[in-house]
Amino acid sequence: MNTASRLGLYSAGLLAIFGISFALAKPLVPADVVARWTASDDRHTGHDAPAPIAATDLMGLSTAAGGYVLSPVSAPTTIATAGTLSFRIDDASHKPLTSYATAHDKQLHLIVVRSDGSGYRHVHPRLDAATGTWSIPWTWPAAGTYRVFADFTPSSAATSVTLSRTVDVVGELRPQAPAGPITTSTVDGYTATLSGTLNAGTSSDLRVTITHDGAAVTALEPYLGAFGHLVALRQGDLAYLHVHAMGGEPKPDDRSGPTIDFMASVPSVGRYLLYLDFQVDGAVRTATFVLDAGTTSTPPTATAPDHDTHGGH
Ligand SMILES: [Cu+2]
Repeated sequence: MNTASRLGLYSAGLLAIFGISFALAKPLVPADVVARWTASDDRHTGHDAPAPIAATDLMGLSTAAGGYVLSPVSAPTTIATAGTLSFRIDDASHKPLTSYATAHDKQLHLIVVRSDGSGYRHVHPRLDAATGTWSIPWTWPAAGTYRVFADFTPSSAATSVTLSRTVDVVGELRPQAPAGPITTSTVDGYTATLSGTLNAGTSSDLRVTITHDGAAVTALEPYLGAFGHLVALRQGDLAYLHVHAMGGEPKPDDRSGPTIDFMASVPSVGRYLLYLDFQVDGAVRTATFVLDAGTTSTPPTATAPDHDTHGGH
């Protein structure tokens, strides 16, 4: 797919997201601001364009949106206890939602992460179509407050919905919030290196390169309809951001690597936690990154010429 049509698809996706977000944001955002977001059509080329992505501030931060409600989450309450995590989605008529559309190969994507960004898991629970209950075997590895995100598309809706809830797990808490940006992540001998910068209010190109023992990995396998699945969360509130993999959907036998390209949009300056699921030899692994988003005028990595004048020389 050429760049123009990729961007076209991306724009369509953004507009769909805005469709939901406007409904949520209306009471909070002045109408003229909404109009400016809607009118903005130069977000991919104009570096000084207004921040249309601000509307996604609210993604995944609510138990209810668009008439859909995430039920309380049932799960073990203590660490190292094997059990089941389960929940339900209710629709606008207060009945369990039992009919879902497939998106990225699954009817529902469950993301679970602790409040400090640790313990990330992206899994796919099983639906009991008779009751609308989703469930998956579950054990908590560490104590703390976790956010549980359900990302799904009702069969009667055109766009996905992301709802979340917090779950408390009893035990001694040892916070592990990252102290700085992290652009290299090694798991099972696979090293993922992230390049690119995040800028608030514009779409940012990100590239991940995968190596194994120093050699480029060229046998990346499709996973969830792409060669990599990237989730970005804003540190502090864990707002859930859409990240789009570049390129069309691969066929099952297609292979790729060592690079995976993404387009990410963040609504504000600050620190973001990124989680990349990728598949090699049938095994899915998760690489974790931390990036600080600046603005296009003051990139977070820039060093000011007068850097030392603040040191009291
Ligand atoms: Cu998923």
